[in-house]
Amino acid sequence: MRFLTVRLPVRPALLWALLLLALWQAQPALAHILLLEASPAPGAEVRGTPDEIRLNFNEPLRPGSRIMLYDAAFREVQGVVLVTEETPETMLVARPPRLAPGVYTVQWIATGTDGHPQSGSYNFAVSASPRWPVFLLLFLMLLLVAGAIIRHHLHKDKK
Ligand SMILES: [Cu+2]
Repeated sequence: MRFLTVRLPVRPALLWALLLLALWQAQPALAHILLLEASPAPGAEVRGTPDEIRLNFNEPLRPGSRIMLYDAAFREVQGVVLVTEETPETMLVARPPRLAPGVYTVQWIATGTDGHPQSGSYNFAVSASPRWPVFLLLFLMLLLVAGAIIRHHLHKDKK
């Protein structure tokens, strides 16, 4: 009569490795700072210069965190001003100068509570600003001219 020998399919060392891996994966949020959302959004096309570049992170930022902007030729755009007044502590906000239509790269460097500076980048595009104010102006001028002509004719009829 033969006994059935039950053997563990997995060796203990492998079990330990899996357990350690599981523990490592389950480690709480001692992780680096994370970018949660951005405006303009990555890949967005904005009409005209955006008022602000706003980056929202998952934790408060430390001083030294900043935003840099590069044009399509990767030249740094000068005159990008970091807005610190009334900015939530998890946000990086910068005001760009007037931007010509084109593709821009936002690069950020952010230090969170663990003190490790992280960085990242993304693109957005600026298209020509809307033309409707010009059309509105032309339309108003047309109205004025039409009004003047009508008034002129009414005046003539009365004579
Ligand atoms: Cu870190």
